[in-house]
Amino acid sequence: MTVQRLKIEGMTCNSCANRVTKILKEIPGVSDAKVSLSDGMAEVATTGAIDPIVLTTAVEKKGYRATPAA
Ligand SMILES: [Cu+2]
Repeated sequence: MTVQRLKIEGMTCNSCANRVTKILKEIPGVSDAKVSLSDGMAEVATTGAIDPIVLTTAVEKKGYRATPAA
């Protein structure tokens, strides 16, 4: 299992955070996702190696900004 961190911009309330969590969890290969509204960060657990672009693109399609974070 691998964990990737993403910076998420554009979330303004808990339903945004829940939406982003759902978007990430629906991506094939993602086993878990935790999104923090206050930090503007997401932690994504994957079963194998997933290109971060796959994660950020899925989030951006729904109107949020996502960038890989260290
Ligand atoms: Cu919201």
